[in-house]
Amino acid sequence: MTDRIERAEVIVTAPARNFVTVKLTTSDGIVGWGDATLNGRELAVASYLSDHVIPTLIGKDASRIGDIWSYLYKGAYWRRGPVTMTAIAAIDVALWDIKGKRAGLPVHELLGGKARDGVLVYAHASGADVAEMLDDVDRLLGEGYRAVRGQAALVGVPDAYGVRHGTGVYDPADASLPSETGWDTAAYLEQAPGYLRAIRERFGFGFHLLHDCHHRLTPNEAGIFGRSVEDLKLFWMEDPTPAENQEKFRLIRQRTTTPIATGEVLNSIWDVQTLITEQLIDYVRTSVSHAGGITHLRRIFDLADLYGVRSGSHGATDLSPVSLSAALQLDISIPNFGIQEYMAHDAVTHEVFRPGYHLDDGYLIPSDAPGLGIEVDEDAARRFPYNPKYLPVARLADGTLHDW
Ligand code: EZ4
Ligand code: CO
Repeated sequence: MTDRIERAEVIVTAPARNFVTVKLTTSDGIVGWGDATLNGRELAVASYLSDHVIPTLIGKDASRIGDIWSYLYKGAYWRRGPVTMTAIAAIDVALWDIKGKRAGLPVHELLGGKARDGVLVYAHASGADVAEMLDDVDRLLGEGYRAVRGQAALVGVPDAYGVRHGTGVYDPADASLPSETGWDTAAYLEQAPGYLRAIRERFGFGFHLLHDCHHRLTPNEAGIFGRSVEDLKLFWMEDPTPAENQEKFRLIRQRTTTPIATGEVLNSIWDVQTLITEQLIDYVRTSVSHAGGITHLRRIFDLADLYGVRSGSHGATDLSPVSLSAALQLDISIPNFGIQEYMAHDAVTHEVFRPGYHLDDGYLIPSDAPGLGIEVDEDAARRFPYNPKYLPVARLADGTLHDW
């Protein structure tokens, strides 16, 4: 008998931070979960799902994942974009969860099985000054991480990207209206290579060192930055320049051999087509929850594999444990896996989301339970009402709004 989508619900909850979660229930009573969180724009996706997607899904055959994907993508007429692709992703991931539970297999078995034993992850080190950042690197290496991202505050630049406030989990979406932060590219180019160098000088080269430029540079500035850190052998420099115009990366490639990663704000294969086919990047960082789910991200990674580009999925705390569970299923099974970003979620987040993955010696090990291997406590979710939070903006000293 065909298993049909009988119920579809959107759960908005804020255990430590906001998350939008999709719950699909089939006529056989199988439940599938998907992450629909779009940081700072949560309710747009919740409405897209509740008002425009869910009414069209009820009664559809839950096993036909590819057909439902096409129905939601082609059938909307309006294509791509973060809201649409996050909504489609949540449905797609929930359907994979259902397919796995029906088969009694973890999703990675449906994707061809494990291509590796564990998923290499990188953690975030940051500091209000260089000494504090070095202590953070020390702590993470002590916890067994094999790859660490280094970001430190910039002297003279208020609240530059990437630095944790206090001791909690880093979360840039920190205010009920966007906070105003500063930016100064000259100060960055002066100071950032120096603090990354301090990491290598103290801890050596026995681990991977990453850095996020967070869209702040022009292509030429990115070339200057990349060249100035070549001897530090970064695993990658992330988002050196905004990527709406993919051709901008050609200049960076000509200027430096420092590997390049980009894609966390991109959401379709078309957004990374030139970057991949012209080999302008080394790692594609689109995520399972912002780029159309397992079905679409797998196509992106397959295209990337043809051109020697590896995966490096976004995994900040705004990607929920549902999203991370799905990412790990893909990471463990693809041939061209690179690395997975991992910022451990707040303990409060785990009161609602109970994932089956665990960290072992710098690797995340996905759950072997059927489906994605995640449980969601809906009673707990109700205890944490939505709490509007925005990402900051960045301005130059003269007030010009800069890329954040
Ligand atoms: O700014 O996830 O690599 N990670 C990042 C994150 C992003 C946030 C945006 O929602 O760049 O800190
Ligand atoms: Co980033």
